[in-house]
Amino acid sequence: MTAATTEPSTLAAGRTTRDWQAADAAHFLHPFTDFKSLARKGSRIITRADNIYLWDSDGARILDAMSGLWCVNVGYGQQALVDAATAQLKQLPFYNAFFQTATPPAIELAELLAEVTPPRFKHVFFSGSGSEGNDTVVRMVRRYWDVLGQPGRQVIISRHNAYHGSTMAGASLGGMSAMHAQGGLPIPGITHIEQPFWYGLGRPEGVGTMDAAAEKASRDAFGLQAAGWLEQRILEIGPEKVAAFIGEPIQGAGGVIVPPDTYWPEIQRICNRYGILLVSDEVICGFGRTGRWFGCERMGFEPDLMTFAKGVTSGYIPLGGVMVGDRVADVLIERGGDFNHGYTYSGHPVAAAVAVANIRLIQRERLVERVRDDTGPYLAKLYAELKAHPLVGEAQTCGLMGALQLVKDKASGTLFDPSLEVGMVCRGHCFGNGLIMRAVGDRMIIAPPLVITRAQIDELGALIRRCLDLTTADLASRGWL
Ligand code: PXG
Repeated sequence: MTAATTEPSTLAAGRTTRDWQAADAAHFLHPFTDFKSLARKGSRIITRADNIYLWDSDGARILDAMSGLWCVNVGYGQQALVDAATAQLKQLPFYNAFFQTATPPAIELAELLAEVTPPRFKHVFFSGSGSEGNDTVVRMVRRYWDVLGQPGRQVIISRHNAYHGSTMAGASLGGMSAMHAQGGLPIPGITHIEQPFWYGLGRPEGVGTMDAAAEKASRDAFGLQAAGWLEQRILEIGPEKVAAFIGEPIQGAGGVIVPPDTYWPEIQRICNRYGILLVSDEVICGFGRTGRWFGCERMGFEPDLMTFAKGVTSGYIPLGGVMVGDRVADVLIERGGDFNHGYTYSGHPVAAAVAVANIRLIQRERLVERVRDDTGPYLAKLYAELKAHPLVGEAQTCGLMGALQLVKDKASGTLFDPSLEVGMVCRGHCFGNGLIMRAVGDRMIIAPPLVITRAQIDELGALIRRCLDLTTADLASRGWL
């Protein structure tokens, strides 16, 4: 069968929304989903996209403020990426990088990644996804200490409410308790400290709003305290047993938690003090999301390794990997011998060709600079206004990521009973009004494509306001306010 038409409201192969939902329910087990309840409800079928908009199988247009799943940085419908994939599929759809071979696109991408990352990153190890990239991180940091004759350094410290993927190692590094509760995780040698979440953990009790200077002082003090938890844990374990610390510059799936300015520089100081490797998980923050090429550059720290995925190809095709800084690369290359690790699709030529086209497009369109100087500050201004909404306790942005913390009482900062799932109520109104904004608990989060314009940010702002108002009315009618 061939695709019948490109009309948004008509489906390929002539199937109706109901047909797709029935087949989906019968055969497709979706990630992170209650299979039975989705089968009853029916999936929303997305059939087409362009720029920052999606269309569903009923022809409804949706503003995709999540860039797919934090990945479509250059927006949908970029012909340069399509052309790169098509040409490479014709030229050489696959060859591996295992047996002393390489393909031109993978080499070109490695070279280009060395150009756009900070200068100490000259080498890359490719994977197929962010989760696999973090599996590579675990193997690599432990191997590094083995080669240096310190095999006792095995422990990797991460954080509660971190997300590092869904493989055994990725989910173990992550700090999601619901994930650890299934399948005997975390694997040995991984431990978690508390997250740098000021509104939830650092704010003075019962105080919902503070003047700007007092809030800044409180945040900065909390940032040092939260980083201090790393030092405490290192000393509890014994520095000679600790291999690495891993963190997302800004926690994404955890709810766009922008740490205080003091946090990362202090984390860096502590890692340096004990000689511990510092790993930045850039799967969400990388490739322009924060208004710098990488989130660590925005947050002011210098990691030894960086995991990436998502934005490297703008999600047009799967690809991930680990940027390996000189400190680790020198040891593994000069003294390491065989590194017994890799994936069939490490350096996949089609994925690499798309990544090269994607990075060249980001450079050509100056998207990182646009986020830093124009759309990022413009979104920050919108969020400063949204903070005045009665339902919003905290409004944070960094580059083109944003979070709104919904609260029951703004003055005291009282949160809703989590069992009410107020975030899901708000998400329902967003869906119903043509906006994809995600709920993480009662934090409403966005990460729109980096091509979004000021006019489109105005459109986004109007949609968010409407959905917050609808949510407020809905909650009031349920007696929850
Ligand atoms: N690290 C980070 C920081 C991520 O955000 C991964 C690793 C794993 O990447 P892969 O490609 O293996 O999925 C991610 C992925 C959500 C959500 O609900 C976030 C991700 C994936 C799925 C859902 O926000 N991030």
